[in-house]
Amino acid sequence: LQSSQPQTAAPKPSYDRTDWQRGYESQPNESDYWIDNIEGEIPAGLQGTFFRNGPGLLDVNGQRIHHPFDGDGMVCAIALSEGRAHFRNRFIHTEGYLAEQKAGKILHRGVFGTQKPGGWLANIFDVKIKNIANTNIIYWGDKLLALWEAAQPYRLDPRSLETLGLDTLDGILEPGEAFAAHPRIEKGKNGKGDRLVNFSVKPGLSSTITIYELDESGKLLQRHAHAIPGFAFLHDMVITPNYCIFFQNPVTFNPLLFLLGFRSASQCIQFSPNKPTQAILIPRNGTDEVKILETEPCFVFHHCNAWEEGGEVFVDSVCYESFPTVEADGDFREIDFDSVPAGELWRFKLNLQDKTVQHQVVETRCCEFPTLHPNNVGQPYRYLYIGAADSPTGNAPLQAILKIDFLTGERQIWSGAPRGFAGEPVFVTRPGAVAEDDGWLLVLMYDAAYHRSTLVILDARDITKGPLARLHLKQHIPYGLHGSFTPN
Ligand code: 3ON
Ligand code: FE
Repeated sequence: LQSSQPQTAAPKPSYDRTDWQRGYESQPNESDYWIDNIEGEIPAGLQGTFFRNGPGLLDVNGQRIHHPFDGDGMVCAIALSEGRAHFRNRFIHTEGYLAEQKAGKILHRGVFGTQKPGGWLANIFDVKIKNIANTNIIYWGDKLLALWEAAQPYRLDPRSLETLGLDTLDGILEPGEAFAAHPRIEKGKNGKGDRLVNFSVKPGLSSTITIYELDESGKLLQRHAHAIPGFAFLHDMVITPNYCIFFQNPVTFNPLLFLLGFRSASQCIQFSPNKPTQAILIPRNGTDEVKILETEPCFVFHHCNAWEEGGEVFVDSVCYESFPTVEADGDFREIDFDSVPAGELWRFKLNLQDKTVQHQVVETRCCEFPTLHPNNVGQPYRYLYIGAADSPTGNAPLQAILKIDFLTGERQIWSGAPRGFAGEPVFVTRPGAVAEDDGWLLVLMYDAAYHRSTLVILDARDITKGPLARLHLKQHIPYGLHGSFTPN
């Protein structure tokens, strides 16, 4: 592997570790208020609700959750209307959350290392999966859905965020059938409506990927399942007009220590640096043959976008040199950033005729959580927005937003360093916009200076000029995962 991952850390960190760590304190309180601490002005055309999901609890009654990906889902909703902003956050009342809050202790093992107290004997042969609904939140087909990739979605009331229960999408999902946390929305053209494309994975010695395509009302348009060789750990997917594309990371899964109660499922995943990464292309018509192409070993959680051009398929992804083993001991807050690989942006060119893949490293600055204009999903695109480290080299927490112009190669950066920490940017189109970057980026940031979170609104055309508005919350929201914006 020709390593392009810089091994040298920045000479002087752009942040203080204690600051960063405090963004991982639990937020057990649910609130509901008008945001009155606003710097700048909320743009007049920005009307709708920003929803964001993520772990709200990093402990259960003082018992530590081993990894943030194991934390119970808590949804934030910031409603923007006529220059005013209303904040609300609520926990998703999953079965596991309710039971653990009632018991005052951890009752379930987590996929990312959380164990029931009492050592391996307390955990042996417990393979139950706790649906924590913590990864994404989307409004589709008149339903607000909290997603977690290994289980069914939870439906919430979009106004009160009250949990309405597990949802089968009106019978599309069998009870217990998963619905991944990374749907892609294809914008309808020529009078056609938008489509939501999502998947589920049943991992095993051979894994099954099921594809779902839903129309705007939530009705099922397509559903097809495909067996692919080997254990699959697939967090994300990208689409083009003809394909759903997955990157099968080169990993092996040996669940013995999981079954015996010593390790969680993710701790039994081993990165195999000598195996290729496989690009799996599933034709969206559900009938043509699945194509599998091989490329460099790397680990991908998130893809940015994919498109077809001149008979080739392009995929932009955030790549890691390997899958960092989730340690069994210790505290994730004590992570040595220099010893784990940073995400970089890679562009893959897939030639379906010769079955070859070429790639190019597009950006080496540590980055994660990519997004783009919704109209360009599955299409060629010019602008990418992504969370990034403040420093151009080394692995570090996300503190900045990076905008990349693929046409000119120009980069723009806006950083919240030293005391601000960034989450995923969400792009919102300005009503009446023509240019691809004519819109806003909404980013929920953690501000260590006040131990609170702030919704930052950037003008996507020029992020370097700094936020148009900063909406300061009264409390902090732990670092989260994904979100979306629903216009009024
Ligand atoms: O046993 C199998 C293995 C496995 C890992 C099967 C399985 C389906 C149960 C499974 C489960 C996977 C799950 C539930 C994955 C969930 C992932 C998740 C909640 C989040 C992933 C986040 C990824 C990234 C890159 C986050 C980055 C965060 C930051 C930069 C910090 O702000
Ligand atoms: Fe994700």
